[in-house]
Amino acid sequence: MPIARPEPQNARVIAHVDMDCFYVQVEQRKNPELKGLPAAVVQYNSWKGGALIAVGYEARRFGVKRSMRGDEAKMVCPNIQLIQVPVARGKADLNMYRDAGSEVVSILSTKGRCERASIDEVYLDLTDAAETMLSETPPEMLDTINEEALRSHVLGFNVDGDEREKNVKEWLCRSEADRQDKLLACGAIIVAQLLIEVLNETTFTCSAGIAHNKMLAKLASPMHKPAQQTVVPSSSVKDLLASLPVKKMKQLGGKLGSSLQIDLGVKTVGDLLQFSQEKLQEHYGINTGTWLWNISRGISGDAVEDRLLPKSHGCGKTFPGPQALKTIASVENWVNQLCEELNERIHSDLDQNKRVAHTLTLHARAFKENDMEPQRKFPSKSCPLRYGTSKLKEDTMRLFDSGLRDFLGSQHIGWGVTSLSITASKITDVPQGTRSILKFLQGKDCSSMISDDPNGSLKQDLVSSSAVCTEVDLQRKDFEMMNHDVRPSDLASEATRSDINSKLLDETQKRTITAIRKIKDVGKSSILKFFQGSNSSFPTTSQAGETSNHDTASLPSFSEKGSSTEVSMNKDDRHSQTQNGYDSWGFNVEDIDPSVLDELPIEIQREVREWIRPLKRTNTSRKGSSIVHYFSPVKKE
Ligand code: TTP
Repeated sequence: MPIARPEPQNARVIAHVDMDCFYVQVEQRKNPELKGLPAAVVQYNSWKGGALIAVGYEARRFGVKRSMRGDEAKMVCPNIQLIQVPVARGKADLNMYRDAGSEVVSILSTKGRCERASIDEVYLDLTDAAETMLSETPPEMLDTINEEALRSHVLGFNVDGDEREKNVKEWLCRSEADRQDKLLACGAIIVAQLLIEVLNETTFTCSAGIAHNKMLAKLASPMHKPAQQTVVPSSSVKDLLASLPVKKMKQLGGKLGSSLQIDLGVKTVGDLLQFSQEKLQEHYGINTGTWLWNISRGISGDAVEDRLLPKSHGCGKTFPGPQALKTIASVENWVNQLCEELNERIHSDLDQNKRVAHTLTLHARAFKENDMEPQRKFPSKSCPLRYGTSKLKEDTMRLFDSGLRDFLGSQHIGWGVTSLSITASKITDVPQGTRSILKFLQGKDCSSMISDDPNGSLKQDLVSSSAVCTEVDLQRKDFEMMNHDVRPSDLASEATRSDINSKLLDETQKRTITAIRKIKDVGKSSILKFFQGSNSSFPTTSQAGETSNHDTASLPSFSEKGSSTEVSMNKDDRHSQTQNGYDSWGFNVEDIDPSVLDELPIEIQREVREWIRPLKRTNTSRKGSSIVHYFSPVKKE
């Protein structure tokens, strides 16, 4: 349900930038011969010429629409160039488009807070930039205003005809305008400049909406496509919303919009104005009622989030008609493909952006043969995300099994799956301590160790350390499978897993202290010497007082089995380690010689100190997870 957020007191300048016929532009840049020709990008499935997923503006002039298939498009536009979307693993590979979107985002984000809303959409908060411009070089003081800004459309300001640019210039430079409009004028000039930069650097054109909030900016950006921008002064908002069908408004496309139409007879957003706030609250609750009251007046306090990267990673595949998957083996086959892709993407996010995903969700659409209840949906299911293709596959299949059981209930009948998708969400930055270690290792020329490590075990370890946090977080919620009803039997293994994890944290903390104590025994200078001198290798303590260097492939602390997530599934392994003596272990924080910490690199010192401090108060596990992995497990020869 939408949440009502009041607008801040001071006027903001928000832009919504949407790239034009995006996939087509990316393909045209790749193959410049296609520039200026009617073109469309089609899905990999070639049935009836493939489904159109993006249509260039030249083709639109012939009446080609996204809802058409390639054959149909050829009928209305015989010269249309149909470009196959790249394919990998039997499905569309969108990486080229994602990367192209990132290029644009990196240019747009130079002027203000930037939120990447989708593969080709961005919100910008340009308030600061507009205020600076207004105080230092207001539009009326500019010698020239860029052409792009002069081509703006200003809602409520009729500027058609030959004098158009002259009139727009007048609007942008009005010295008698109120401060809000002046800020919008500055915003329009700034956005126009950004769009020119995007064009010059990427060859892509975009359209934009410039308003005082996200909602209005988003409504305005598609109004004058392609390659034009639309400004929404406050005085134009009432007219804009008066005729806007409710279903066109973000968050009113579904049930809420239908209820407004059916229950209140509301057709346009403007129709909502006739209802008092109390009346709307009576119908839809305090929050949604207030939100409806606000949006009908163009009020929306949603902030532009500081986010250049996607909120989640998803990949899916549809199986229409006869392609429906009807056996577990065929589902498993596609789950494998999807998991391979998802694994690649979350790893590249980790490598490039140091971000880790915490939740795995499976969505599916399915039908039952001879079903009496055709409306019944296949329930979506989520669980904590574990890195590695095989783990993703295992977990996704468990989610599928659980969903299928719920979907079928007690019926023993045939079924078919018409779409499958998996999403990695709840993405956060790798915890600071872990990042510092990663940075430290890279800085110490150990970076090759990360990429060369044949098992990716170091990376796995870094991920695992944050996965520990995830699992601890989840433990607080009794490790329920989020969103959805899961049978107790499904939860059993999860509960065991979290239980083991919490024990593991205690043990690994202990082992860290052991490691530090042993390092102390070895001699103070050894740590620094080791880090400075020995490239790509780590000491492991075979016996107290001795260290030995192991190459990365055999790093005990980063072995997959030693990682928390894996350990959680390998109770027996843990047990054998316990028998090797880790259990019979006690420590006293005061035993640690502080001078030993002084010998550690500064990043690690800070982390260990942070970790030890809370340890004295409470046995906090979160802080220690990363450093714990750095040292543990200490292997006995
Ligand atoms: P849109 O921004 O919806 O459309 P567009 O950029 O192609 O055209 P416009 O100028 O009207 O904004 O979608 C962005 C890209 O997302 C689009 O180029 C192709 C892809 N896409 C799909 O793959 N499937 C879909 O159903 C839609 C709507 C988009």
